[in-house]
Amino acid sequence: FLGLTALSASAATEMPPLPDVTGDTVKADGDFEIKFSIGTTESGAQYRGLEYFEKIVEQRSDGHIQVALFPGAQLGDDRQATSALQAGTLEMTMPSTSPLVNMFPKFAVFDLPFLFPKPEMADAVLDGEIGQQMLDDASSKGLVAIGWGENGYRQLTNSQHPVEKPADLEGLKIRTMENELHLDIWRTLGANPTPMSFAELFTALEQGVVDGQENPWITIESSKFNEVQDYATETNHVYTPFITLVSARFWDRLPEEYQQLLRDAATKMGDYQRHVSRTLNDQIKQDLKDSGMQITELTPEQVKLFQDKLEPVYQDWRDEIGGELIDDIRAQVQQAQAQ
Ligand code: KDG
Repeated sequence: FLGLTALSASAATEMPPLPDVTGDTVKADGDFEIKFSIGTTESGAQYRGLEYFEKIVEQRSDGHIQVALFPGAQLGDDRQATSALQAGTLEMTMPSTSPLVNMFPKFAVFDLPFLFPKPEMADAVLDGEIGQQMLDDASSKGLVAIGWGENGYRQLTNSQHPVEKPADLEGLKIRTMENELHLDIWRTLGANPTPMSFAELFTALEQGVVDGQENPWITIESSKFNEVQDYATETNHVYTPFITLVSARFWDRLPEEYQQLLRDAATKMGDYQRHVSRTLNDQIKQDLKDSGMQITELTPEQVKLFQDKLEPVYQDWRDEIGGELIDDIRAQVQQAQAQ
């Protein structure tokens, strides 16, 4: 028993230390409580970011704002948590942009396959004018959007066999996020996709309702998907952002000084979370290999087979998303690549 405990403790991912809090104490009237809910678990990079947010907000408000963290979809999946913000029964959440495309259609641009060849290119877009415009647009419908974070590059896992080329996907039942463009991606590749919330995913994989799913390495490990999925392919097919949302009902009750504090803390959380996610990515891929997962790393030629097959998706979604936005982002990416 003791041996087993030691083993699982040593296998746990070592998180980078939380940075010190900088900035002055913010003085304003009133005491506030923030319940902050996410779908991923306590051992993920997203949660580590939330811990930093909590530390900043509690220290700089001198304890007048208390933050309570609820990981693992305890208070609902991404869409349920977002509705709770609108209803004013939950203060904060940080969903992937993908399940919110039904509310904010332009978010679908981030679901386009192979849009960002490098994470820094996603940063440039999200931290630039386009990202700010999207935060402004999403600050409506009972929500206030105050920052971006990183979910990251998505990798395919499945329980059946190694996947090296699109033809290997034939007939595989793949869970996708609740998002039409993701369904289109997997149909175009020849798989049989089913949309489902993240909260239902582990059980669906365990019971064989679906054969596979796709998420960043850190989520695959922190949600223990490797315990029910023997095969993985490093596809990097989509880069998913997280968006930090606050309930407008709560926001409107906050003094301006505290609103500014939350904005600062959300920006710092996003930067730190990107750092954690990027620092741990390769190490976690190795941990998954060590745990017995068979990971296929694709050659550039193999990646191109997936890219070529998915090129029509850009045409299919052009009108829906807006050609100008897609062209703007692709131009920024090309410019960054040339540098
Ligand atoms: O907290 C975020 C998660 O709920 C979810 O967005 C993770 O990428 C995800 C997925 O596959 O649903």
